[in-house]
Amino acid sequence: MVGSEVWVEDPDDAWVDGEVLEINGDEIKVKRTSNKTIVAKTSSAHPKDPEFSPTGVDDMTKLAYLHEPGVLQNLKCRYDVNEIYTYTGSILIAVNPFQRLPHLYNLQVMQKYKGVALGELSPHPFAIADSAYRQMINESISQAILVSGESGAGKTESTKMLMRYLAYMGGKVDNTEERSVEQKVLESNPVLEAFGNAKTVRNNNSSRFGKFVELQFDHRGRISGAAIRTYLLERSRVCQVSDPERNYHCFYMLCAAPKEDVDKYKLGNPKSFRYLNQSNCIALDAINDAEEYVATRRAMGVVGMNQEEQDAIFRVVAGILHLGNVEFAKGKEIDSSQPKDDKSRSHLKNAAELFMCDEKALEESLCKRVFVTRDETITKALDPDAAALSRDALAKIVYSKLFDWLVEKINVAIGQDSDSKFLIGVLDIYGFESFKTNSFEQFCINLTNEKLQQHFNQHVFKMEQEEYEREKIDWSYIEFVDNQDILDLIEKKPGGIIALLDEACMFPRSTHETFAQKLYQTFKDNKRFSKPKLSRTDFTICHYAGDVTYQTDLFLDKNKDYVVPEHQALLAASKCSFVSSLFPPLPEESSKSSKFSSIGSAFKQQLQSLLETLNSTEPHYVRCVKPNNVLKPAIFENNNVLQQLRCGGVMEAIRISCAGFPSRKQFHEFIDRFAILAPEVRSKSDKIAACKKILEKSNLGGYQIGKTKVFLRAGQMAELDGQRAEILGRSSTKIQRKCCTYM
Ligand code: AOV
Ligand code: MG
Repeated sequence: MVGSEVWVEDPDDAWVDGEVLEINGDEIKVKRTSNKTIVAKTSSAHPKDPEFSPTGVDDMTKLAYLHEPGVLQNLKCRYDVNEIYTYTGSILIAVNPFQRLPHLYNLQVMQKYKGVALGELSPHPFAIADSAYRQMINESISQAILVSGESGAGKTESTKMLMRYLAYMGGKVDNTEERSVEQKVLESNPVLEAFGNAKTVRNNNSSRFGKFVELQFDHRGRISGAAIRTYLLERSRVCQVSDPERNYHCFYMLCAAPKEDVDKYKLGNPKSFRYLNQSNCIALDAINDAEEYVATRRAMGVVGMNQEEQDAIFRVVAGILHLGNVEFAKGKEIDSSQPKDDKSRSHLKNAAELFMCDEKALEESLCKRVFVTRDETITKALDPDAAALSRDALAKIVYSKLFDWLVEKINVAIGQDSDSKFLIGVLDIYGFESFKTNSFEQFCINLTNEKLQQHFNQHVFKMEQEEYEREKIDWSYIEFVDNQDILDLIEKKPGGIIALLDEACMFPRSTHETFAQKLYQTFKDNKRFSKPKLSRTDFTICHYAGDVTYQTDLFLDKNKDYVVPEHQALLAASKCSFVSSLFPPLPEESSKSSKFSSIGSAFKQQLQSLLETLNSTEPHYVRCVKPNNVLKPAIFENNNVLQQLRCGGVMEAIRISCAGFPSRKQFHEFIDRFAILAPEVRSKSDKIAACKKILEKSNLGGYQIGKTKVFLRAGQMAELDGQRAEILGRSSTKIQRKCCTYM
């Protein structure tokens, strides 16, 4: 209507508002507040809420008009006043403030949220954690909190907040010397971050692994144990860092350690190590590596690592740095190699000393390969390039074993409670990734996101629909995208991409070219798969969150979880029991060099078991949003945020929760609570009639009565509660009337 306020689409800002000047068929002319007029498609225009409060609403389902621009405007104006949290029903949306807001997270705030129903106080991760904790106690069901969002969106920070709150609720009040389980759980964070986080272009403290922390509780609701599971640490970073990123934090911390430690490990300026100086970024703003070193060692102590173990761990870290500085030149024989010069020799010597292994054996394991055929053993020299690859492979395998050891050690120190009645799991895992070039890591990360998206879909959508069906209520189905077809494409056995990749890895003659050809042949008619026109070896998957093109070049290599037998033998013989324990003897058959174990398949299995755990819990969701790519406060980029809300399924969830019936109550519960609105129903034995009467008298419409429950539209519960409170003579709660326009 001419004169009304509307939102129209805009290429730069996603949505802009203004007053309608003219409507000409499918075109609409709109005057912006800046007096500029723009013309847009009528079909894309949405009404703007004339009574929208400048500070927004704390739950999207309370919006008068629930459409994309409304959702975006609400998040933005809340963000402008540092209200970074907003609900969508029971989902928490967290927009990264990129500034410390300590008043939001102190002890008083935790106390305030304790035992208070979700939605009564302002949206907060503590409220989500409290709701999970109370459901666990009251209903004896295990819970899970799934935190998702793209890199730098705030997953890890939110996860730490959730864990702190759960530790506060489930902590023991004893004053014994022994560190409590919850203290150890909390202190595991800085240890894992030191060894598993790094600065990337997207986040100065990016987690390069996924994490599921399972807190176990006893029958009194006290934390009695915990298990940390980690997923797919990025190994390539150990020897390959692109500017302006950094390697794992622990390397820089160690170089900044007190002098006696630096001397002990023969370290010095981080710029002198190739694994660090490939990037120009060495120091980080606002991070003091020397202080972090001290803090990390303290935390390692809390999680049960003694001085001797800590010393061995840092010796290995230093050994890796020295190893990285060993360069190779041509050796005396054809196609052989040897350390390039005295400098390389001295680093090799240092590495051998730090790993406590034989120097000569270390050199041989880098420069030679032993091949076992049926009748003889052949030693073959490696050329300088191959020796350098061998060196990097050694660095990567040692680091990844070290990381696994840390996780295992922490789990042992915290202790598992096998009698635990229920658990609360908190999942902090990489979000959907789509870069200019995408490799095997992105492939695995995006598989994770497809699985979690399906879980989310199933929970939010399927459960909802199934309940409506069970209750035989009139419900026009809302379509939602099921991504089972993408999961089949990737992980079906046999015939999925992972299965084909494993096959390729087992054939000695396969290359990424033959692998790509096989994919093109197999999936030529698959709607979710395509071959980019100008490429010979790339493939594109049409993911739920958009198309991603993967470069197959390193897929085969990266899928092989393979320890070079020479490296295995070398380190297994280390005089340092810590180092040798990282390389226990392999079972006979798997030590044969032809045998490979697949990282892709192992990861798929890990995900499967994670999903099984999640399926046995009541899930809660925190969706983190990164408001800008410059990592600065007070900048809110509409298009960027919108894309994330779409990828995370937030838009779909809002749509369903608004279109459906977010509040429901069993007949007897409903009558108990609201009979006061129609006292005559107390004498009625017909429950359905009683519920109908109450609803009639309350003047509501649009609700549904199922077989066992009353289903209310968004906002109606609040209205009924308000009427009840009025009659009870209490001050009436604020009633939020709402109407929904479907997106
Ligand atoms: P991520 O876990 O989602 O990224 P983080 O949790 O590491 O992201 O957050 C990135 C940075 O944003 C942090 O280092 C903080 O500086 C800032 N930040 C996030 N949340 C808050 C908050 N609630 N209050 C203050 N600052 C915050 V990655 O691990 O890269 O996917 O792999
Ligand atoms: Mg993180």
